[in-house]
Amino acid sequence: MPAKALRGCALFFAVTTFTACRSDRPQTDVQTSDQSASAAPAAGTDSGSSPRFVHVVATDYKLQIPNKIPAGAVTLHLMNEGKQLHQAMLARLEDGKTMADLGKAMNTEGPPPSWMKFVGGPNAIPPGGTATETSVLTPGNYVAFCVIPDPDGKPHIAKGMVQPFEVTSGPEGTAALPAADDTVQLVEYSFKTAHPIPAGKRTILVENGGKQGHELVLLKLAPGKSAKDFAVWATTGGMKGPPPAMPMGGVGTLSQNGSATFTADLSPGEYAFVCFIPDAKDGKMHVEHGMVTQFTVS
Ligand SMILES: [Cu+2]
Repeated sequence: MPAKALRGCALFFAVTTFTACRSDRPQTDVQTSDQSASAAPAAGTDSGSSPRFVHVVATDYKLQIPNKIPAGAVTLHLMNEGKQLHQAMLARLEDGKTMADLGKAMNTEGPPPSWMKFVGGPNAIPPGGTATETSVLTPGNYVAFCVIPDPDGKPHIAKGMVQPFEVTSGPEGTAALPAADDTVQLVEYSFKTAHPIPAGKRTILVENGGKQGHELVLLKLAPGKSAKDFAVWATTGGMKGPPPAMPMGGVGTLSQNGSATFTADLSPGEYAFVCFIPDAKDGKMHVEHGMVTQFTVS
């Protein structure tokens, strides 16, 4: 497969029209009467010791997320009610930056701005799918967004799939990620695991020990297919025919030293971890730099 075949999908910050993200765009179409996350800890656990639970709904092409979430560990449960693959990546806009600044930044090619700190979020799931991910959020301005390309090649963020929200200080919740069964380290350009991941419901800690931002997409591979087959299908292949793999969530882009957990219910089979983030130096997706690991769950 020629390397350039995948380059066209490195659209993360190469989007030339990003009007959907202007701050004057009305946001009311996705608001409901209760848009604040519950301050109560998740039911059935010690008060204050478990992450807050927040529902996020993806449709074609909107993300619904509460517009205020109290700081601390937050478990995001993403439900895909659309007809396309979706994710809900999270980024903190630092230095007082807003959606308007993000819109301007998106009109320029190149790596994401330094004031954009990527803190994970539930990664790609198919229509009807769900994904669960936990990040620790500090107070500030955030966006949730989806950069998965549509069959027409445009990333969903360019179709309006970006939603601002605020992380507020207090009431105090836990600031600890859930205990994990396994740990995966992200580096340039690989996924490092200490031991094989067994079947069952697993909570996996993902840590970015690299210098660049990285994501973890969990794929369950169809028989005889590879993660690269999926990459081609999702990009230059225009998503035609049966997908060579089923995305099962994971963790959206983490900036350097970032960490988050996700849960996955793994039945025996062939899986892959893969990172599709464009490289800071050459713009090629990290999968093209070898950032893909295939493994067997038994
Ligand atoms: Cu990467």
